[in-house]
Amino acid sequence: MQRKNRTLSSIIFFIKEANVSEYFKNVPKVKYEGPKSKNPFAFKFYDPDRKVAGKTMREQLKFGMAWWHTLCANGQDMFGSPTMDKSFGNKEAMDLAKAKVDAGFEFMDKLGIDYYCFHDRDIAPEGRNIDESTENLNTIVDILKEKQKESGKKLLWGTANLFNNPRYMHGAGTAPNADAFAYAAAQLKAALEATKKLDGAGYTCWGGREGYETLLNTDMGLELDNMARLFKMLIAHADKIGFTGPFYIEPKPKEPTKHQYDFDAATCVNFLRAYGLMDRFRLNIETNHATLAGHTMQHELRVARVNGVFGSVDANQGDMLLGWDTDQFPTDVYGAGLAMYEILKAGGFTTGGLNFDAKQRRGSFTLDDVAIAHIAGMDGFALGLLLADRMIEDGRIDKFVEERYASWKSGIGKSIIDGKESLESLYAYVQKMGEVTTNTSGRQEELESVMNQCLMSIDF
Ligand code: XLS
Ligand code: NI
Ligand code: NI
Repeated sequence: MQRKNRTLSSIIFFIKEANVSEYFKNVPKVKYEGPKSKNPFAFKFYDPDRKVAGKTMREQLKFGMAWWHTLCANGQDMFGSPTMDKSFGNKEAMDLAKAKVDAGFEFMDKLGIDYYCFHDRDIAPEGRNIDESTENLNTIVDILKEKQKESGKKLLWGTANLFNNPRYMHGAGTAPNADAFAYAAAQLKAALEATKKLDGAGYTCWGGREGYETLLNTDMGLELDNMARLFKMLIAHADKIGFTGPFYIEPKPKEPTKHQYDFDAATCVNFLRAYGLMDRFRLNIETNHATLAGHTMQHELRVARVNGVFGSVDANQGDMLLGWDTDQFPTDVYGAGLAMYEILKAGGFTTGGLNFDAKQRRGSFTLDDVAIAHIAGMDGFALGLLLADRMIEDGRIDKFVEERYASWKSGIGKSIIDGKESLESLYAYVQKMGEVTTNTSGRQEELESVMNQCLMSIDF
């Protein structure tokens, strides 16, 4: 009897094992081996359990995998066909969607990535009508839910793809055609419910085609009002189904439209304030979008921070010489350092994290490259975190800034801040003072050098 049982359980085990295919076959469980390691499948700087600024690196960095790039992007560009095979052995759309779930969770497990993000249409194919699309989505959401339970992986945020289908050719929330708006609302309902079912920590609204190609055919005022109307419906539905996580707007200045309404962080903050949406929305800042807008990532994060809407990050980088969203993996240590500096100053991530909205180059076409690219990005941000922590610990930068503004702590500065002064009183003050003799050096070069020194004195 006992023998029989054992045979039966080993057969069941065998069947179970045989059902689970391994997709990233050459990728082992990636471990920290330190800066001297030459193993492409090892972390050189990301040491998940190392404590930095009071938390482990894993807790500070909260890496996320972007379903659309990691599991869907196939290297296709405007001039050429796919170079990467992301079929995971399947042809039929729903089978492929299911295989991607296995591939995605295998990948996160091997890389030690705790979070993921998706668009509704990345995880499940669009059907022939809204109900069929929602049904496809829900089928995959149920499988994801199980996988999350088994693995402990979490959904950082969900979103709806409101830009790919031709119905959204003129926009979704800002479409000139009310039917397209209605369709977007229907799709949003299902995507928000999917996010809620998966306990998503947040929900992102990237303005896919919310913008214009020419003002000659555009009613900008109505389009912006409508965008806010859609967001208010989103909040109302969140309240109804009990989704409490923040919504994120993700600024981007252009692409696909010539002018995106969510141009940059400041434009988004203005929109949120104008329409009374500040309390439910924060920003999801993406490095490549910042640089497309002519800003640094640090600038965008600073704008979000000082306005109290810092939320999450799409971690990637652009190419200095290219004017579009190349979504490269973030290997620039300076950029990551200044981003992490702002993030630490904002108190670190709460609901947000570092979502790798990034893809390997078209020529890096193997599944091994997918892993190697993530390792490079994780190491890049680990160095960034270590650099930011050194800069804060070192204290010279903070001290310098504090001293630079010391005149606001007492005397006339304090009096202005306390609201005691007017143009008239300051006129009188200047009559007495004569010329300004209190300017001091901004010391930019010295501070840049302090940053280099911090970088070169990280201990491993
Ligand atoms: C595109 C955006 C997009 C959002 C999610 O440029 O970065 O990928 O992050 O819709
Ligand atoms: Ni993004
Ligand atoms: Ni982007």
